[in-house]
Amino acid sequence: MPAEGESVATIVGVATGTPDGGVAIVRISGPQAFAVAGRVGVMAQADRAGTLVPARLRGEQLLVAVFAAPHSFTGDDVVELHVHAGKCNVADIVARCQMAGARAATRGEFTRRAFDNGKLSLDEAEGIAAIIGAQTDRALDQARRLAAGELGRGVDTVVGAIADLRAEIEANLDFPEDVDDEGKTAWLAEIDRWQRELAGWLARFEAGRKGRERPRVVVAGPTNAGKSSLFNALLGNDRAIVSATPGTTRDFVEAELMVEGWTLQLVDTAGFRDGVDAIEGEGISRARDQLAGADLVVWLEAADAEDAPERPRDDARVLWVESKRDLASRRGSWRGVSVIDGLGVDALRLEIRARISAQAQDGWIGLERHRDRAVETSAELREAAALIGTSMLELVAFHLANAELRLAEVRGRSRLGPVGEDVLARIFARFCIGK
Ligand SMILES: Nc1nc2c(ncn2[C@@H]2O[C@H](COP(=O)(O)OP(=O)(O)OP(=O)(O)O)[C@@H](O)[C@H]2O)c(=O)[nH]1
Ligand SMILES: [Mg+2]
Repeated sequence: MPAEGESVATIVGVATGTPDGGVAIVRISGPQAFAVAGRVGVMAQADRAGTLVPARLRGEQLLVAVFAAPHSFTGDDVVELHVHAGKCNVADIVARCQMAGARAATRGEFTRRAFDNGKLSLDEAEGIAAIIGAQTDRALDQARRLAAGELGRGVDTVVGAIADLRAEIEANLDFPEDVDDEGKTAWLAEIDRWQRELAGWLARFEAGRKGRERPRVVVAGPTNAGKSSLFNALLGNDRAIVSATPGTTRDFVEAELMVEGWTLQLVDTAGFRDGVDAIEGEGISRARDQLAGADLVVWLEAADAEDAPERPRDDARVLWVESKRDLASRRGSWRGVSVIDGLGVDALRLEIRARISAQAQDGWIGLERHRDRAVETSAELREAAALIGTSMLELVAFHLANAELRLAEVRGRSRLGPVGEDVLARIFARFCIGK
């Protein structure tokens, strides 16, 4: 934020994300926003905050939205020009705004203003970036929760509790010998409580990270089990080659599978068997890699075949399925399917979705940066706890203060002020221009 007296630039940028829409929004933000709009010929009335008013700009009809500071996204005076989309038209209007005194906004600069003006915390800004970048429904859900401050509220609670504890300990600094064992035990219990809270977040980080990616569901099993047939049946089209010759699938085949609003990546792999040539061997090795990276494995064996010599470890990631149930039934406890009469295919699709969504619910919405701060906070708390038994209460308070500062960085601001410019610059540079 510029120092007092220093002038804040008025910036202009295209706020709409898709170039193929019918309307584009040119956003002007800063102390001169109304003046700039006036100079390009659009009357912006400060008393019409938040309302859309019809206007004209060199004959073109447009709508103008006016937000007077601090009641705008950025916290500055903001004028939004809703104009006909079209590269040349939009570029021309932006250029006019620049000639009228606005400067072109840099990446994420509008959101950065919002942060500087205290309209948003850093984690909420990261949530907005994540909403824009979300490629799956689950990623979008997490991003929305982040942008709405869910993580931030949890962080505030812990930061506040650590601050209170530190204040209490600092009040005893002059007379450490007055602190009895009972008092120390209570302090330890308090630290332990927040340690466990942080540990809970961290334990669910990986599930959250995976949840933001498109889940990979890998169909695997011995050759000729009917994997490619099942893959096609789940998709509803003949994407993969099916044949009675064992070893048909070599390269793995991927396709998008939509189930009830969820998009999954379905993968068909080469069947496992011994004594194969180099090419099939390579296919099998790739199938193993796919198994290792799977969020869910559909392990398939045919009802008319012996048990596979090698199977994945039985855990929550594996769904055991027997194919060719129209011919026989050998493994009664497994889910059965047949692609000949379609038996069990719809139910399997729903089961896949249920398993994947159950995994996703365990996820923590925190991003890598938030995880790192939580890890550092936890380390500081550990130091503080280890020192409570000693008479060095200053050191305990010191580590608690560090813990507080580390965790507050998630929000982008601690009691000492905003986090470092390098951190802020890195985060806002990830936004697109106009955001
Ligand atoms: N009766 C019956 N035959 C099936 C069924 N599913 C697959 N098959 C047949 O089993 C043979 C092998 O099917 P694929 O889908 O190619 O088997 P795969 O597991 O992909 O085989 P590889 O790619 O060689 O490992 C084909 O002749 C299919 O028609 C089923 O549900 N019932
Ligand atoms: Mg196959």
